[in-house]
Amino acid sequence: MTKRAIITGITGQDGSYLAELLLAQGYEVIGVVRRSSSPNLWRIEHLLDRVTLRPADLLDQLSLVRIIQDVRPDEFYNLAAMSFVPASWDQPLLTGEYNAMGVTRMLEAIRQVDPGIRIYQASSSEMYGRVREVPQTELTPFYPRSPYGVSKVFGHYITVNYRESYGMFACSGILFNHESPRRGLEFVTRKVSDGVARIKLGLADHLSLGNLDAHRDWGFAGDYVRAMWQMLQQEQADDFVIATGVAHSVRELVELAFAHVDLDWEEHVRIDPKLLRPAEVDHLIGDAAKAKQELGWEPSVSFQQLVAMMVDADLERLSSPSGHRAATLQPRF
Ligand code: NAP
Ligand code: F7E
Repeated sequence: MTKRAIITGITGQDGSYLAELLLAQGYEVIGVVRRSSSPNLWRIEHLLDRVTLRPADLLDQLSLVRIIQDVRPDEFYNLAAMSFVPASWDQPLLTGEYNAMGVTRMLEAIRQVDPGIRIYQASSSEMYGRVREVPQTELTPFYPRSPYGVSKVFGHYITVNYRESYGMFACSGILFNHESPRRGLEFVTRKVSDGVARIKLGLADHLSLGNLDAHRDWGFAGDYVRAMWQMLQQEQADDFVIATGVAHSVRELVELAFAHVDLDWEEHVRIDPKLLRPAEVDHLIGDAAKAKQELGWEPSVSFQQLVAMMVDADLERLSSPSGHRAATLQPRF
């Protein structure tokens, strides 16, 4: 029988890759979208004839209950969130409403309608913050460093709590940074790939960045959504770290991206103190041994391949007349 899955956050980076994966597995995919005054469907444009979009919002309990009642999914992937860390200092309460209370609303809606639905919650390596252990595993204590990180710790533990209190099949994936050509322009990898492409094409002459010393464990989003699906196919619900096990600095990212188009980064990068964060997460590196052993999950794209893929995609997009116009309409951070 055809399986049905609901994805919240289907218009986001991960939602678009997960929708592709589930469609390829023969699922019926229902995506949750919140109302907006203009369309925001560029990441799933190529899927629109194969997915069903339904309005609902993590802020609105009734809308969640209604969609679960109507769809009766086998699996529910909660990817919706306020996901940009700096914005969480500007809007800490809204961040908590989406990422902490929103998860509780989702879990409670599922518990009321059908507690047998399998649930994936999008947790984050930002929960480790000022790290207590290197590398980080499922057992490493959390020390979040932003309202975003704090809200994700709540979302993580409320998911664990619904599993332990009610026996629900609820998994929390602790995913380290994952990127792609569909990454939002405000995140550092995409900001760099977009900036490098603009400079190479003569559309800009410099790129402003913040802390070049931060280290992240960066992987490819297409690999990471496979782990989400694999978690929900297990016999027992559990939590898994998903990471490559290799960390690089923002400086290394910049060097590599500029070198890919034969440019010297030091001639084009400016440091803007306004882009430094009130509290930084200095160094993240994950240990995905449990996911490798129990899910058979492995990343397939190296950091070097990822950076090349992103720079090439932005060069191609900005070289086309429509891509250039669309790019000038994007907010710059
Ligand atoms: P993203 O591109 O920012 O997408 C976020 C999605 O959430 C968008 O579809 C957005 O809709 C939706 N959304 C936000 N608030 C909502 C609300 N109140 N109701 C319904 N939908 C709402 O994020 P992503 O990179 O795909 O990440 C997916 C999830 O994984 C997020 O929960 C993120 O925090 C988490 N995560 C990401 C990473 C990473 O490296 N990418 C790592 C660990 C965890 P609009 O299009 O309408 O804005
Ligand atoms: O920053 C430094 C910045 O915004 C990475 C989200 O998906 O992954 C993401 O959170 C690093 C930080 O991602 C700029 O200070 C320097 O140390 O790309 P980012 P993030 O904060 O790690 C986690 C796992 C999530 O869960 C989140 O949802 O890069 N950095 N200069 C900069 N960062 C940005 N954005 N812009 C700069 O100009």
